[in-house]
Amino acid sequence: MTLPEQRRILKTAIPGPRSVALQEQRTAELAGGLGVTLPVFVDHAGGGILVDVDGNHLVDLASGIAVTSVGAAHPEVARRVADQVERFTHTCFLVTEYEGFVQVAAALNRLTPGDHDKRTALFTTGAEAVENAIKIARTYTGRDAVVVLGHAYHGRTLLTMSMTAKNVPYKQGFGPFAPEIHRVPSPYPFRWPGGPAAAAEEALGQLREVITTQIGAENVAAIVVEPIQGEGGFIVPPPGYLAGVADFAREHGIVFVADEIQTGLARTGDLFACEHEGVVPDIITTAKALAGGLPLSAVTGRAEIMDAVGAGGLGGTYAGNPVACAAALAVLEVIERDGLVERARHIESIVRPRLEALQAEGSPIGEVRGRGAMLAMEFVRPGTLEPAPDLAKAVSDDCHAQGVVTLVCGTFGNVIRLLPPLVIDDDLLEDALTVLEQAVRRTYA
Ligand code: PLZ
Repeated sequence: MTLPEQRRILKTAIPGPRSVALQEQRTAELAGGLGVTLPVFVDHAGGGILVDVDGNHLVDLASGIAVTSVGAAHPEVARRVADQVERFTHTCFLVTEYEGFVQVAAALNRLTPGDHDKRTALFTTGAEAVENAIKIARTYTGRDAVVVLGHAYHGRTLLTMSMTAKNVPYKQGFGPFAPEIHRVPSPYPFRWPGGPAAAAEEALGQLREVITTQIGAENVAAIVVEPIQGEGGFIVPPPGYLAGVADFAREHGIVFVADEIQTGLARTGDLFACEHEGVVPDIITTAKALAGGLPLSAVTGRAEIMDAVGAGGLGGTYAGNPVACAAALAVLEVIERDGLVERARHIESIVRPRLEALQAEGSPIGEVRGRGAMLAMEFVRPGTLEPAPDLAKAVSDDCHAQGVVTLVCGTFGNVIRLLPPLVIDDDLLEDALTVLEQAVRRTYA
């Protein structure tokens, strides 16, 4: 299939009549707990465009939450997937093996930070990767406790939901939660009481104190950190924080796990977000962008840690499915061949100045932050830190009505995040930013 025309085209109101009809059916058939950002049904997609069932061309600033970095129908991914589907769809890697699994593992061992000896295990979802990272760290250390940050998001399964910080909608009513999860403050520079310059040192002090006085460092299996907090609001830790956590972990025999499920694989303008700070995690979890939309996740780490679990201790029927592996091999090739790390930096060079100019106009944007093609703006009541989720929602709704797919995130629901496919055309991106600027101006001008 050829790429849809890379231009925003509105043929109907958004959502259009066919989407509205399908939405009625959805409401009648689906569990109410499944939410939706924009009730539009997609017919086909590619590059920076989603074409809906009414023929509207929407600009994609979401990538299905940082998944379709190479676009939602990259020809190389489509070709390799089609070829694999014709050869075989499944064997269960625990029953009989196939080469794609080993090749994806080898690629991740090569591409992840650090030149130490590494091993990889593949799974299906991001949450599963995080769960397995914990299983591995617990076995390796013989310890139980897991330390996570405020504003963290690690998934929706029992263990990862327990590790996730935000109550509504992720946890409310779903307890009791998994034990031995301990939370330390996130060094959220914009909201740090002592100011952004003090955030790294003070947050590290609190982490050390909580771990030493409340848990006991000798009881901690893993510290799990998103190198940029995603769902929590695109919170970039202050310089030195990640390295400080890694040092503390090393000093105490704690496994330092970087959850790069949202940040990884070129999104932030480096292959992994940890690299911006030269930090080498013991274990790194990836998913999302790894297989261009097919469900695949991975745990990659130091060989001696990864090999702690005995044969049979890790797995899953669909873990490292061959079709998903074929997609991942295409994605990893495209990232390297088409220079998507540089593309992410180029996207930042277009988006950041426009968002910063918008902030400087006196708009209700308290902060513009992020890295690469993972940028966001936090909305507040002007001159205060009081979150303004109503403004974020109004701006996002306005963008949706104009055919630009934006996402809201953040513990306070007041952050608009931009996650365009890394292959988006410059003109299309500029057009979407103009829509976004107009939407922000409508909230205050
Ligand atoms: N770790 C850092 O961002 C998934 C959540 C969408 P799964 N983020 C999108 C939703 O509301 O369910 C995520 C993440 C980080 C883990 C996960 C979990 O990945 O593939 O959704 O399980």
